[in-house]
Amino acid sequence: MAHIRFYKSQPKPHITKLAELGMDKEQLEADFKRYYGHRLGRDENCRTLNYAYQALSMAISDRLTERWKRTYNAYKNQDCRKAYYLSMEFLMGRTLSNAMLSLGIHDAVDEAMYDLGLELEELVDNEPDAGLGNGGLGRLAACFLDSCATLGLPVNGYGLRYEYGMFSQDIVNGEQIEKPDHWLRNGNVWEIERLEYRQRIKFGGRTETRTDGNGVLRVSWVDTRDVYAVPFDTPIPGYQNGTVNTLRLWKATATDEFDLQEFNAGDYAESVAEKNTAENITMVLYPNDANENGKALRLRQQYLLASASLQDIIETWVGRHGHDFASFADKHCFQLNDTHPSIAVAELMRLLVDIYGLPWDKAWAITSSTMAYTNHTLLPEALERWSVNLFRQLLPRLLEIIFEINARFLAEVSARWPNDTSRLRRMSLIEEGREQYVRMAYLAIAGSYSVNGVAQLHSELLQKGLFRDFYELWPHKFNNKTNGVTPRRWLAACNPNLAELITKTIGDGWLTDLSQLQHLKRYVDDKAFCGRWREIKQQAKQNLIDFKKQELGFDLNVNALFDVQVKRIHEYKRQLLNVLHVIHLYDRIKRGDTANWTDRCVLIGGKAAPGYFMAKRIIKLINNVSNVINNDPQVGDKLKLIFLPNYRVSAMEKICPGADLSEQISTAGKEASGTGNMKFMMNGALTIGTLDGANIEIREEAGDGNFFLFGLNAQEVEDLHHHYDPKAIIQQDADLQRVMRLLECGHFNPFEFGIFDTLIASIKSPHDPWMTIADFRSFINAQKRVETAYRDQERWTKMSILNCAASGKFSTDRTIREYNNEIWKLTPVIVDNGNV
Ligand code: KVW
Repeated sequence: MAHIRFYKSQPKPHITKLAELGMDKEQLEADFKRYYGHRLGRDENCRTLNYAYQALSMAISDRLTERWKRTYNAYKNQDCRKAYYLSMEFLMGRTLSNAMLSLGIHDAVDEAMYDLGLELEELVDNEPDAGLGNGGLGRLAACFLDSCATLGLPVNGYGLRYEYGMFSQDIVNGEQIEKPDHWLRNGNVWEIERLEYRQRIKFGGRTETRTDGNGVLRVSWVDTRDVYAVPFDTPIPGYQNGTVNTLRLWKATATDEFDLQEFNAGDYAESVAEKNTAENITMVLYPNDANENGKALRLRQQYLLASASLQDIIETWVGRHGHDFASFADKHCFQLNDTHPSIAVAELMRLLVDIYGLPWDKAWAITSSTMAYTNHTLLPEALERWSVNLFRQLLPRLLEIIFEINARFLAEVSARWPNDTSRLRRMSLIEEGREQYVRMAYLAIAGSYSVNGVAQLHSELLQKGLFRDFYELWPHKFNNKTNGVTPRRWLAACNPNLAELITKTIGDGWLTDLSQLQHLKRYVDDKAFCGRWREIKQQAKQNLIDFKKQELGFDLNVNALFDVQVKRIHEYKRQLLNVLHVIHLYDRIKRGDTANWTDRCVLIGGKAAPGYFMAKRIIKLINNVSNVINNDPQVGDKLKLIFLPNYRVSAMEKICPGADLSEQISTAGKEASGTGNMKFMMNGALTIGTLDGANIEIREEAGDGNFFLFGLNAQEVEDLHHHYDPKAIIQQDADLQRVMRLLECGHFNPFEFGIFDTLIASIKSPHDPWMTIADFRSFINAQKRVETAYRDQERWTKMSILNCAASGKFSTDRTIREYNNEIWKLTPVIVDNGNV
């Protein structure tokens, strides 16, 4: 790429020196008008909100850019150690309101828009979600970036710029219909394309070995079909601290060779189709959350992310230090978000050995002291394995490197445990059998200096179960980092009324030190404070009702208990258990058992992986049950069941302030952490939950009197598998019998014979891994305790306040501090905050 030339030879071009942009209402308004009128060419006759949203976003983006450059220069000048968060998913959601909050200009912008006759909230709601993730794992990456920037840590994110994000969910006749999410349709104001930093990525071909002048074996990877990865950068602002970090997302494009081939062969159509093969790589996010998927395109995506990111980093290094990698490991750290980017272990070896000529041992020392791996699940079906044959076709050189890593690794194992062949077979990075597979989690562990789980229980189970052999070999690598969520988005921005009350009561220190929420405990007996707390919760519930009113066609009762379960639809998360409870309540109403009744509105939302039959059928069941209940005049306001379509980040921002009860009811030992549970707690919802994932720590913090516990624990689930007999349990429980009878007689599917048979069979099977029936009675009893508590509104409000007050631990600021103190070891960098 050609560089700019200046007519006078100057050390630095002066065209980049800019005056500071004003942060006051007048300046913002002027910039808005200029963008709206000049850049976008609109006037008062323009009828769509979109251009107003864009003009405002451009004005705000400019202010971020100033801080972004200052941050970049501060990192460069200090030559500091940096961490890189490598993730296939960054579920960013919307950017505008977060940007305003970070810059501290929300009120100024609000006033400026008001002057112009615009409603800021409408502009904010116009922004499409950046839905580049499935669920918790992708949103965690986004919350992490927010906390890193807020803590002034030099951490950048690397990911993929999918053209199509998480599909949008329609419900037609009770069933999920997926619609592609072309989120870039109206452009993306927040990103900057950096063509000058594109990288070349190899695929296919073969390897050649020769001996160099010094008698050393050299391997080259030749006859490859290359693509380019082009980076798009998004600013990640810290909270009012002048730091703006970078999220760099790669887009795949064709190389020029495609044009050449087309020219020479004269086969235009074929050649353009080839071009598509290249651009397809980053076309779409795989919509599978915690389900294995062995598709070649997914492996291409993973390699493109790893290779482009590492080449990018090494290019910067070589630009400054030449081929001297002696202190590379002191300055870099790569956090692998699950095994998805773990091919980076082999890719860094390839770059160091093949391209920069380092001896294997030196390269391995660098790799295994810069990589750190986070595991997010114990579910065997979610553990990535790639067929060796597929690997050989697509990435032949990387397969060779993995075999070499494995040979040396197995030598280490057999030195430690001589003659233990079954251990060697268990631990090998290659799974043997009719077909060979690469075990990506083992590659990640072997290549990393840190391996962490995402909640206390999960980390313990990893050490005792899934990674037991590795824990025996390298106990020092293993650690826990309990997840969190960013309190800026998940309290300050999404619940401004509650945030204001908190700030009025204890000051605004909680925004960057969430443990300060504990000072709220002093106010649980303050009548005025409790009254205001309750008012705000009621208002949030009303907002949620108003938001849903149009699509529902009816109002919900604001005094009903709002009982919410929103998350991906998966059998282990047990939306079915929730439905069994709803059917039980319905049954009680129908038989007149309604003494001391608590009105309840059950809200369930979430997407099913398009190929996950059972999950889709669960959605259908929820909608069918909902239809029967909501249209039964005898039920009325006592009970409602609502399916919330197209659950996503921006929906959760409206849902969590209005929730009374948070459903966290997974089979114990299956949910690694959960993070929705933390968002609800922060917004004053109470949790009904099992001893699973971070629920355990939530209960510890809130106190067991402020948490509705039920169900088997992980050990009991494990033990029960040998003699689980759901049919016997049903027989001994009259309520459960009635619920099963309603389901089995087709009460909820009178014109759709048999459609729920597989669901019914799955929970009645002695092999049901999720043990829904086992926890039914205990769940019903816990729900009764919920009702009793809710009927005493004063008691409930106190419990709500105590939950919020105890949620400090679940800020990603705490999580990231732990990552930094124990894994990354970065020094915070103070950036001049300009005129904020
Ligand atoms: C493939 C996942 C997308 C594609 C997980 S486990 C595996 C995946 C796999 C996602 N996601 C979730 O990670 C969250 C963040 O740590 C946890 O809170 C949650 O329990 C876990 O299921």
